[in-house]
Parts: sequence; C-alpha cells; structure tokens
Amino acid sequence: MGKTALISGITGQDGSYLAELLLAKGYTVHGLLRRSSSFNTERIDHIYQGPQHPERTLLLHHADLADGVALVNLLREIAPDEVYNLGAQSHVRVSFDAPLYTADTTGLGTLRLLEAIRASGVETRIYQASSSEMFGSAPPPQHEATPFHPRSPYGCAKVYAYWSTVNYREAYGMFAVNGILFNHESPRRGETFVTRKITRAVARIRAGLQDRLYLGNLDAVRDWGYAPEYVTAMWLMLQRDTPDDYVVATGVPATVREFLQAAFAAGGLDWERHVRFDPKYERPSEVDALVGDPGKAARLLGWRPSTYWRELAELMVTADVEALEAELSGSRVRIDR
Ligand code: NDP
Ligand code: GDR
Repeated sequence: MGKTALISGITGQDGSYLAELLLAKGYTVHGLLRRSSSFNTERIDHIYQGPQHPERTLLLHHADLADGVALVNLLREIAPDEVYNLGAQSHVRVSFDAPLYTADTTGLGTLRLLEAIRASGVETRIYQASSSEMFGSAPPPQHEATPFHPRSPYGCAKVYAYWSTVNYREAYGMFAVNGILFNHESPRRGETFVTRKITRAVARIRAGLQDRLYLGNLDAVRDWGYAPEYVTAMWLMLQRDTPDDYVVATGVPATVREFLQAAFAAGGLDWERHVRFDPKYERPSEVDALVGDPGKAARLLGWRPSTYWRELAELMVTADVEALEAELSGSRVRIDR
C-alpha cells in the first residue's frame, strides 16, 4: 500500500508541484480546496481525476484553514501518513492591507491544523511551510539559528506558525517540521509576485499587448530558487527519523534589478525603456536582503539546488512567451511544467 498525504494549498504554486511529486511516488494525495466563485484549480487540472475515475489517487475536499472543525473531520476521514501545510495568504504586500486576515489564515490556520491533528488522534507527520520572511531585517546569510525579525504582518504570522509547530513537537511529541524556504519561483508562480510579474510583462511587451511595467523597490536582494526542486526538500524532511527544521535556499543573491535585467534580456528587450516606478508597490517596511545558507539541508537531507536565478529568469520568460503565443493562437496553454 502506498502512503497517503493531505496538502493544504494544493491549488497554489508549491501545492501543485508537490502533488505531482507525491503521485509519482505512489501516494494517494488529498487536497484541501477553498470554495471560490470561479475555478481555482488551474494549476492541478492536468492531474485532476474526476469522481467517476475508477482508481482515484488525487482527491479534493472543500475545506478552509479558517474552519477548524472541518479540518478535524477531514483528518479523521483520511488518516493521512503525511500532512503538508502550504495554505496561506502568501503575499507580503497584501498582508499590510489585510493584516488580521493574514494572521488568521497564515498564523492561526497553522495552529488549527496542528490542533486538528491532536484532536483527531491521527498518527501523522506534518510539514509547515515556514518562510525566509521570518528573518526580515536579520543580516544575511540567514540560517536555522538566525534570530527572527519579521517586517510584515505576513512575516509575523509565519513566526507564530513556526513556533506553534515547534511547540507541538516539544509538547506532544508530534513529528512536526519547519521548512524555512527562501523565495522559489516557476512558470506557475502567482502573477503578482515580482519575478512572474516581470516575466509575464516581457511576453506581453514582445507581443505588443503592453508597453509599461510598473514596479516598486528594485534594490531588494533575494535568493531565488526553482519551486519543483524545493518541494523535493519538503518531502525529504518528512522521511527523516527525527523531526527538525531546515533552511532551503540557493545561497546565491540577486537584486530585483538584476532579475529584471536578465528577464528582459532573455526576451530581447531593454528593461529601461519599459519599466517605471510606482510607490504603490513599495512596502511600509521592506526586507532588504535575504540570502540563505542551505548547508544543513545539504548535510542531513542530501538536498542541493541545481537552478539559479539567471537560468530561472530565462526559463520563466520562455514559458510565458510560449503560453501567450498559445493563448493568442487559440490553442491550449501548457501548464504541465
Ligand atoms: P500560493 O499563494 O501560490 O498558494 C497558496 C495556497 O494557499 C493556495 O492553494 C490558496 O488557495 C491556499 N489558501 C489560501 N488561503 C487559504 C485558506 N484560508 N484555507 C485553505 N487554503 C488557503 O503560495 P506558494 O505555493 O508560493 O507557497 C506555498 C506556501 O509556502 C505558502 O504557505 C507560502 O506562504 C509559503 N512560502 C512560499 C515561498 C515561495 O517563495 N513561494 C517561500 C516560503 C514560504 P487558492 O488557490 O484558492 O487561493
Ligand atoms: P516576497 O516576494 O515579498 O519576497 O515574498 P515578492 O515577489 O512579492 O517581492 C520580492 C521583492 O520584490 C520587490 N518588488 C515587488 N514585489 C512585487 N510583488 N511587486 C512589485 O511590483 C515589486 N517591485 C519590487 C518587493 O518589494 C520585494 O522586495 C515571497 C512570497 O512568496 C512569500 O510567501 C514567501 O514567504 C517569501 O517570498 C519568501
């Protein structure tokens, strides 16, 4: 019998790659689906199996991290071997506009899931999607022992979720781990995060659909990796004998400006002709520099990155150019990458 996993956030960037990984490993995958007035399963449509499928290995359940009782019921029903908590209001800028909502979903949502595991009595392991945003203004390179200094409601909520995860491990002996992941991107990245906003704009400017791209702070330094590689690290953390916390990063810094330059160059464009500043995209308090030290993940998990920011910019531009060409020619847009 293969293992069973439950993923919150399965419709997001990471959830979709993780579901693919686990299905390929023979897991039965259950995903938590938020009720939405429009379809929100675009990233997993290519692996979706309808209710009539004879041997379903991917099942979706309507639930929400705001609804603790539904989480308990779901855990009892599924009794998963592994739980991956990827669900969150994950946008840092938006968290300044909706701080309480972000705290509820991203912070308390994690506690609800931990408590639901305890209340259901199900023996399981849980992965918590912690973030480099917890380090905030702590100077780089950041590692597992770097003190947190979050700079946004999102970062604060993730710190709360991080410590709740540690607390359930210490208090109840739960196999609960934190993956402290630095920024990771892909052609499936949400369109309002800076990398995808840039690569999508490159495709649209080339096609004559857009002329200007408005951005905020170009001086911020980030450590950008490739999402499909990062979900492997999540899985590896739950396969260890003992629970622990790990930084996952490339260790290679780049500014937003450098990413911008590389992406526009990959599309044969000069970014300075098209990019303009809009203060709307600045944050009330910014995180200036995040660069991770992935040494512990390399030593204990055998995990190493193989895609770095420049190559990432190129592959995202290629994907956005191809997707737009397919859309304009009326053929189906490829999502299976
Ligand atoms: P996305 O924003 O792409 O996906 C977030 C997911 O959470 C979506 O499936 C979304 O559903 C779901 N979600 C939002 N609110 C709720 C809720 N109330 N109840 C249940 N599900 C909810 O994020 P990523 O895939 O990029 O990131 C995955 C996780 O990792 C997040 O927790 C994020 O904060 C964290 N993280 C991400 C990093 C990155 O660089 N990508 C780095 C470090 C941490 P819907 O599709 O319906 O909106
Ligand atoms: P981040 O990612 O805040 O690091 O959080 P984002 O791509 O939003 O911003 C990265 C940097 O780019 C600057 N920036 C802009 N950002 C956006 N979104 N839009 C703009 O127009 C723009 N112009 C400049 C930002 O100020 C920032 O410095 C991501 C999310 O995935 C989190 O969920 C995750 O936890 C962290 O990465 C690690």
